[in-house]
Amino acid sequence: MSPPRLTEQVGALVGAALAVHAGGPAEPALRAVADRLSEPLRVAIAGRVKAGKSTLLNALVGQQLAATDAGECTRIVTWYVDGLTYRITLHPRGGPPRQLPFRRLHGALDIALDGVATENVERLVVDWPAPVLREMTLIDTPGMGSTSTEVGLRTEALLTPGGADDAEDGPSDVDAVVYLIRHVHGEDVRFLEAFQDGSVDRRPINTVAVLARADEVGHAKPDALGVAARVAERYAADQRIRALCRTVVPVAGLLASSAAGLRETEYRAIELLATSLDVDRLLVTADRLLAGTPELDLLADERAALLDRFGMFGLRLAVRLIRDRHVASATDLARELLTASGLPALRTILADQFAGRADVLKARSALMGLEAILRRHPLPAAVGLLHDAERVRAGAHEFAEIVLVDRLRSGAVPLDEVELHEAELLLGVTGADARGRLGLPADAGPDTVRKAAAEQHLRWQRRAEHPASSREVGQAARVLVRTCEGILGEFATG
Ligand SMILES: Nc1nc2c(ncn2[C@@H]2O[C@H](COP(=O)(O)OP(=O)(O)O)[C@@H](O)[C@H]2O)c(=O)[nH]1
Ligand SMILES: [Mg+2]
Repeated sequence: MSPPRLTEQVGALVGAALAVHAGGPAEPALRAVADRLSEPLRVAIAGRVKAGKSTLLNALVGQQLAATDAGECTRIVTWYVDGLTYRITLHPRGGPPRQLPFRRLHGALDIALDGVATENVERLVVDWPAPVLREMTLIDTPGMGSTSTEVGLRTEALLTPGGADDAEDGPSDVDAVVYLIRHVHGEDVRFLEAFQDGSVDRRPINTVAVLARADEVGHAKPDALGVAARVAERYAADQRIRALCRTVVPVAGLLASSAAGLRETEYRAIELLATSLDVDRLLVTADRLLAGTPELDLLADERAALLDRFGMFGLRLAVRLIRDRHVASATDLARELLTASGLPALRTILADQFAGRADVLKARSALMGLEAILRRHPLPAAVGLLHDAERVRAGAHEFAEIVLVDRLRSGAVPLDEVELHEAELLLGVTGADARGRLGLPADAGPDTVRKAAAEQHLRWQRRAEHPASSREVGQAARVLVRTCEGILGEFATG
């Protein structure tokens, strides 16, 4: 029989702690830890102000929900959670939560804060039925390096350990982070470093970086996203960045979010533009687009709206697609723009890196929360529980894998390039399922999986036992051997 899953082990520990602390001051915090284990993974979208965070959130949800640019709500941490109905709840600093009236203005939520000043709002929670939110709760943040330091500090408090009401050593309120970079500012690296707390519990595994507003990187030229992809690769190869996050993917969030909500009227307006003899001249600069060729049947505000929604890159691309007869309807165009935006690639990464390991990430957050609470509220009856929690933490192979990825990335384990690559694969860097770990195609049969796993098993076992292997290599190889054993067990016959 396979051992209980990590979330079940941690769930049982939290249950036992709840029994010991029933009616005591630690009960609410323990209950919150228990709830968190059964909720979707919490993923925060972070980065500097105007990095394109709210726009990317809208793209991921596939609806224009979050307000972008200015407005008081962009200064508040907002949680988007899967809900049965549409509902917005304001959690003030101190005092009970209350429901807020809202309406939608051009799709975006227009929320009346009901007289509460933004600095007195702890967070907004938006309940919204949407498929992506069933997989993960998305948290929009106001941004680091905010014009107002207060707002920046609030974001950091959310993401770094010892969030809202936990002790210093408690987990952060989120399980994983999508971090948006436009250029690598010193500040970005400093923040990413602060997010890792140097212990087993804050590792690159839970941060994915997005090279945001990717269409602007190559000056909105036709191959802008190709340029952005090369920049992203360079960032991803940078030792400092590698040590802090798993991958860097370029995404043109604005294009993705507008494509998701592409309207028939917009398609017709772009079609009109595409058939104009002046189109090439008009698309040279924003000024020309807004004021040139007045006889074209597009009002100034219609032109401004197009530019606002798709950006210069998006418009140029859309015009080209229509002119070359690649697309002939709003649906076609939406699909092509979405593909070009890079969002599908990010979705895959989120599914592999976050959703695919939600259990491990949540178990880790819960374990940290539990240990912090037990230390803060020591009871003789709970001493054994603290030891149990430590034992689960030390014994969980899933955590050992996470630590090893980090060590490999920091250069602490002297392996050659091929071994490093295969070790990272085996540890699930590009996907946590067995076939991904073995570098096999998704349709590889069980025999192929067994054979590949056996080869890797032998190879790392030899490495572990070889007298010339250093201590670091030996330790790493033993973790990899166990990973192979897990796969062999999973695919065992009879
Ligand atoms: N060209 C372009 N503009 C973008 C993109 N994403 C966001 N923007 C624009 O950048 C500005 C700031 O975006 P917003 O999402 O509010 O950034 P936030 O402060 O990080 O939430 C807005 O005017 C967006 O329209 C993008 O992918 N491409
Ligand atoms: Mg924002």
